[in-house]
Amino acid sequence: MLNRKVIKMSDQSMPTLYTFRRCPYAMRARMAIAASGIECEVREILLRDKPEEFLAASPKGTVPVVILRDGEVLEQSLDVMLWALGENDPLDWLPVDNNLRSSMLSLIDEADGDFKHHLDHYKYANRYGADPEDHKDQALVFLRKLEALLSTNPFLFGAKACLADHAIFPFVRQFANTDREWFDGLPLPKLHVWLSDFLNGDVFNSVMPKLKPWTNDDPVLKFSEVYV
Ligand SMILES: N[C@@H](CCC(=O)N[C@@H](CS)C(=O)NCC(=O)O)C(=O)O
Repeated sequence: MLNRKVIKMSDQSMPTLYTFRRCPYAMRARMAIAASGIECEVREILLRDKPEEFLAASPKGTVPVVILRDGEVLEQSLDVMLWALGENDPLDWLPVDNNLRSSMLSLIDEADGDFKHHLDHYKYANRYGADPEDHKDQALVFLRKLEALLSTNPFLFGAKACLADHAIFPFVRQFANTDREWFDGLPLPKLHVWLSDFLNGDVFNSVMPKLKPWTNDDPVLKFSEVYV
């Protein structure tokens, strides 16, 4: 059970989150919303059968998407994290120090850029006509960087898990799951502990229940009711 408060919004409506359980971008958004305690309506979707309401809000068609109460649409997972934690950050995931915040954002950028590129070309090598071994090796450069950070602190930027850990962890999980046995044999001891702590932790597990895909005659499903 996550230790958090649910914020009561001043009006009746609440933000709407479109999500897909297995998407790592959606996972990071759900973890930040869970940490913030913001209440919102949850709509689980299928990527192969996207509801028209979702596409009307965000024609680019990727999850996560959050529609705020004033109608603003957040279409990037990092924006969802920063919005949620900007509203309420009881677990102190966002650093107050600007330099630290920039370092975190730049590591997340590397994860979303180079690392994700090599992860996709390793995991879906056939789809890209790529050499999986080559991309696996290149992805390891980033993982070694994480290992070095984790050798000085238990988490990427200190003694506590923060924005960067939660933003990056779902992609390391995806990389690890591509060939778990090989991954488990890698000499990255700190990274193994870090990953396993997240996999077994409350924050991640609270946002992983299986939900039925949303249809527009469903009653409102509240975040705090499904992700506990
Ligand atoms: N840059 C976006 C990427 C989101 C993304 O690519 N999500 C994938 C699922 S993991 C998606 O929705 N793909 C659309 C599709 O497969 O149709 C973000 O950070 O939110």
